Amino acid sequence: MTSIHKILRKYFIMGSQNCSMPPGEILKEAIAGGITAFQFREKGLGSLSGEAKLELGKELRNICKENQIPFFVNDDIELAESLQADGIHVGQDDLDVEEIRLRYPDFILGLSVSNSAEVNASPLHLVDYIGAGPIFATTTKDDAKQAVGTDWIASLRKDFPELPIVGIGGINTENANKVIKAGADGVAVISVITSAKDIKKTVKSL
Ligand code: 3NM
Repeated sequence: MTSIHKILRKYFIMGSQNCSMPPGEILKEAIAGGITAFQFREKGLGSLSGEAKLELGKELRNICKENQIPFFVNDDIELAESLQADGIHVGQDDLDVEEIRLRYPDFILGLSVSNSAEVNASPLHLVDYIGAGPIFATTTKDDAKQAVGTDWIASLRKDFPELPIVGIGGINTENANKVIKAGADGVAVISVITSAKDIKKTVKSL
């Protein structure tokens, strides 16, 4: 197993819009519980922009650095660059994968895919992993596409035996194992952690 497969195992995603307590505290608890990567995704209703986004990004980046947790930025290449992120994650309608790969060869690059048409149209040879989902129904992302189920993970794994895959969308402590059993390298989650009463315990049981 290469290190990217390991990084994807418990991939925590968060922005201030997902948090009802200070984001830095949530991240520290999640790290104590055993997350293997973090993505700063400041997006959607109530999210920060400009200087406030940058400041929060710096704080979360530092927490990850102190704890040797790989730090990703969602869909903001300037921010990823100024925070010296380990990687960037983009969606289908976001930044151009080919351009990012050309300009930032060292970033770990992740791409979201939600169906086979998107997979077929994507330059998979240029990305380091794909985020496949939503696997289950989710209310966290306003514009999430139709839930694809774990069968789709199984078919992706069959078609792309070596491709690092992280499942996303509606994943919780009850269903995470199904996603892994279907062939994903890991699970990417937001609300199961940000809304957990006991974050550490929740991450452990994922
Ligand atoms: N991307 P939760 S679903 C950020 O399908 C995101 O690409 C998705 O949040 C996709 O773990 C999603 O709370 C939200 O369901 C995941």
